[in-house]
Amino acid sequence: MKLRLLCLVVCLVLSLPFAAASAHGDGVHVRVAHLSPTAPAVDIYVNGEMAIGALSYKSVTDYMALEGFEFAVQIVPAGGTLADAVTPEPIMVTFEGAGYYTVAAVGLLEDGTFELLVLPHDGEMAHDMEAKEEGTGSAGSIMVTGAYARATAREMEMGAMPEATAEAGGMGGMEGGHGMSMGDVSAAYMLISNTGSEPEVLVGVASDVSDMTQLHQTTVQDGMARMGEIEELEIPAGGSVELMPGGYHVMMMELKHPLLPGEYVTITLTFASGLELTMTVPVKEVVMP
Ligand SMILES: [Cu+2]
Repeated sequence: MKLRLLCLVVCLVLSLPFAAASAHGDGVHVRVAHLSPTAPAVDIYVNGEMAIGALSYKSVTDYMALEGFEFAVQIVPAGGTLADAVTPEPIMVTFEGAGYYTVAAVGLLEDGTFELLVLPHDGEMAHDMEAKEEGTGSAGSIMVTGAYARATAREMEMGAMPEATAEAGGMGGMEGGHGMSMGDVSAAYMLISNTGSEPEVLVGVASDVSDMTQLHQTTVQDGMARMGEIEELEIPAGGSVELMPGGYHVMMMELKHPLLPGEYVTITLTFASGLELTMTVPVKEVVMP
């Protein structure tokens, strides 16, 4: 997954060394979004020079072309000097390759939830195939990146069994599972971000390959991984929630057929606000760390 997550005590982000921006050139294209409600307007310095002035909450810049892949970023309350930067050292931000990125500052400085998210391949700008490959999608203020579904156990035999997590079904010492064989269930994971100023509550999940689909949470108690259905999952305003192995996941049960690496499935998320997001998600073989 190309997603880079930098947990920082700061407020905003970057850009510059603009290559006199050819609109469709290669290289890194970045837009910056200030989504941290209590952070002040900020000036952003890149490689020691001011790149963006007075970016305020809820503001998003246009895409800017950058030269290079690694940048030293300093964030200064608007009108200040580098001596006022919110971190003593520049923040190094690295892009893994050419493409379109949205850099979003989310969370709050006060309670330590502030994070800097580098989200590759924004849905509206990315080439269709790239978006498909990345498992991205957006609707309203919801943006999903890095979505993928787990290939079913049948494709994971060959010594992969000890690596299976509870979501793979009946493995890893799980108690109280679904009572299904491993080929019947799979899980999907993704990062869900909310760029809006109101929370969004995920209340429904569905897929085109499973007759029963639920939102699940895996927890570990006394060394045993257990999972159960949860009714809803709040994506905070200006925040994000990651669905990942061992945590929240979209549980796909009663699979219509085994999921093979390289295939795609369609997953739909429904929010309490009425927002609905349908996206194409690649199937990947999941190797646990
Ligand atoms: Cu589950």
